[in-house]
Amino acid sequence: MPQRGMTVTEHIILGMRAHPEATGAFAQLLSALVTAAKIISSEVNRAGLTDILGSAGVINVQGEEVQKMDEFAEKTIIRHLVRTGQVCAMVSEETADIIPIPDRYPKGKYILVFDPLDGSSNIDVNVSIGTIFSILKKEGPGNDVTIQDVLQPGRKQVAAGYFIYGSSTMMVYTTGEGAHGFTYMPEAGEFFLSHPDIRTPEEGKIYSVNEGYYNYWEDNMKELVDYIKTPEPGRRTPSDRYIGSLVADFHRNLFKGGLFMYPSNLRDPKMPTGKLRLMCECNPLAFVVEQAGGRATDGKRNILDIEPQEIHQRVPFFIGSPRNVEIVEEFLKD
Ligand code: AHM
Ligand code: MG
Repeated sequence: MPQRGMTVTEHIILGMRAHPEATGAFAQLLSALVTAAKIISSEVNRAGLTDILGSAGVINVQGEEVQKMDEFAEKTIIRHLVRTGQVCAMVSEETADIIPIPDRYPKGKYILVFDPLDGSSNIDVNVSIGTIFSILKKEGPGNDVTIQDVLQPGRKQVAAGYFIYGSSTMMVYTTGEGAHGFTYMPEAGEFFLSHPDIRTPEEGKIYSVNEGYYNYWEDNMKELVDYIKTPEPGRRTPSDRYIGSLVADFHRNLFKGGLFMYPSNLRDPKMPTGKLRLMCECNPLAFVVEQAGGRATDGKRNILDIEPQEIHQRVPFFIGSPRNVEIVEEFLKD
């Protein structure tokens, strides 16, 4: 039984014991990810003190400015993961193509898909940011990876989660046996189980959306948000909470209950299908929320059932408490 206060390493080992066929490969991969996150966390906490702040002056594959901390986080994760010999490829939000494993390292059966530093445009203003990860298993024989090996629906993730660098650093992850939260104690250099078996509320009063785009939305999206905001007898007055950092908005709503939305912005040519990326951002959070009793949809399909067409595909994203997501589906079904 997982016990509050146990370290994340103990938790991973406990999970392994429940699966006698486990070789330890997955545990090794996850530990490397935890190590990378500790380094990123310490760097994020010192960001204001070093000249690492600010833009690296490069535009990434999505046409956005890459921050220096994004690069640092990406490199740190790649460096620690390739060494394990347990991954056969990686996909990062900041890199256009599949990241191959250099020949000098052995290759394993896992594929790591990640957003190194989500919400990074908020670094300069001390807002919580995070690292999002999704772990897939290569299905075909051999260790050479093609794009088809990577384009798996979220339902096939073997694990997923995120690290949030906030007032404390936390890790929330799932392997399909509940969602569990760990809080980092820098003095001990360890994550301790603080939130075992997270359950998201059935319904919440928080809604999180960038309403600045209201005039770009489809009519049914406008009607949905108007409905959420309209006071009705018997319904709780809603609270609008939007940080603009997905991990932070998601994390708050996971515990307090509610709904996060990033819809398609039909009239904005830059993001007609929304901004968030299916594989790096939406799938991992959808897996976590489902394990916590919540749901995620693009308005018509369960996020976890979408067959990705490209690694950086963007989708409309609605995620949160099950009752709140049902309302989204009622409005957006046509
Ligand atoms: P990023 O991964 O480049 O940081 O972009 C994703 C971020 C999310 O964290 C957040 O939900 C969203 O962008 C905010 O976008 P907007 O400013 O359009 O509301
Ligand atoms: Mg992101």
